[in-house]
Amino acid sequence: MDIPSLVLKGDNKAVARAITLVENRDEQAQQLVKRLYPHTGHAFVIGVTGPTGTGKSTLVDKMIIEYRKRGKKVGVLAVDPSSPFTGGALLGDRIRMLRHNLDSGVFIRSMASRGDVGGLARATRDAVRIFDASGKDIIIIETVGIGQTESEIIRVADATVVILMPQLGDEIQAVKAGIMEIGDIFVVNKFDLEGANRTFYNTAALIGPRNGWKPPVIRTVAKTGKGIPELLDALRKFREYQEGQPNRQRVQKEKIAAELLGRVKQELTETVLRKLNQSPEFQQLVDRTLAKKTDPNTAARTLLRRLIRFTGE
Ligand SMILES: Nc1nc2c(ncn2[C@@H]2O[C@H](COP(=O)(O)OP(=O)(O)OP(=O)(O)O)[C@@H](O)[C@H]2O)c(=O)[nH]1
Ligand SMILES: [Mg+2]
Repeated sequence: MDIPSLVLKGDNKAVARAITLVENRDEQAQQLVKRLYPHTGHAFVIGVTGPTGTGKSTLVDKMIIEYRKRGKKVGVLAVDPSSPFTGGALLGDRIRMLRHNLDSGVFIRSMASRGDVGGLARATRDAVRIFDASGKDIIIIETVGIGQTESEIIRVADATVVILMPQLGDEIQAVKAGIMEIGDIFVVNKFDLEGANRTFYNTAALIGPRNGWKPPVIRTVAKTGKGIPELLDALRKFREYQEGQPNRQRVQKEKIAAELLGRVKQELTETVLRKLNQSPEFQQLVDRTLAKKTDPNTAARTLLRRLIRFTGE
């Protein structure tokens, strides 16, 4: 049986191979996603993000256990834009995976950047679709941090959970970094630590309703699993809210439109820059700029003019 057929049967080994293909941008990957795409749309995709060390991995682990109790199949993608490509699971994830080793209803996989962050967001989308087609009910995307790339990756999710903790220093930092805008649900984890109540009230005070949804703040102790059922309940409520929105169709259309434009932009930039980089004209302009016969700005504009002519404008 070929990889797509095995993925559709829920074979985790095939899922792993399929994700490697999209990660490597293998020729087969495009055909694979094409085959699987009609079988997607069933899963609920949850993004989990937040500053380093707030307990995301611990929490996701407990979420898996709770979802399994509720009879859901779970796929986890641990995406780390800052770490180099490893060609498979990171050590930590291998250890985590061992805990769920005998359970075919769980699959954990890490993805790392090869210095190509736009590509990482795209690979994340494809990996989500592979999980979805393989019959996972819940897909969790776990990312570190709150930068530009992370928010691009988190946009793939249907719901975003932001994990904070007491003693983070200054919650205002989180506000500045734009983290408060992306959360549909907030978690103050490590509620066993001192200052937890303060963080809870400060966080709640910063969140306002958006389109009739007031993001809740859930208190958890990921180490013990306290608060995890409440988190899953909040996620279910959010899903129901989202599915009941009258503009749902339009939102989904906008998401697809953004994805298509993003993909075209990426391909276009890559193709054009690669060709440009190989062209003698480009090398000449580099030399001329180096020799101060022209300046970088003029040189860039010269190239751009040629490109526009090249694409027929
Ligand atoms: N006291 C306390 N410690 C916790 C809790 N949850 C997690 N931790 C600890 O916090 C540390 C960081 O936990 P991780 O789950 O690795 O945090 P993370 O957010 O995934 O970290 P990065 O992936 O590095 O950003 C570990 O030592 C955990 O054992 C909690 O509820 N209470
Ligand atoms: Mg982690």
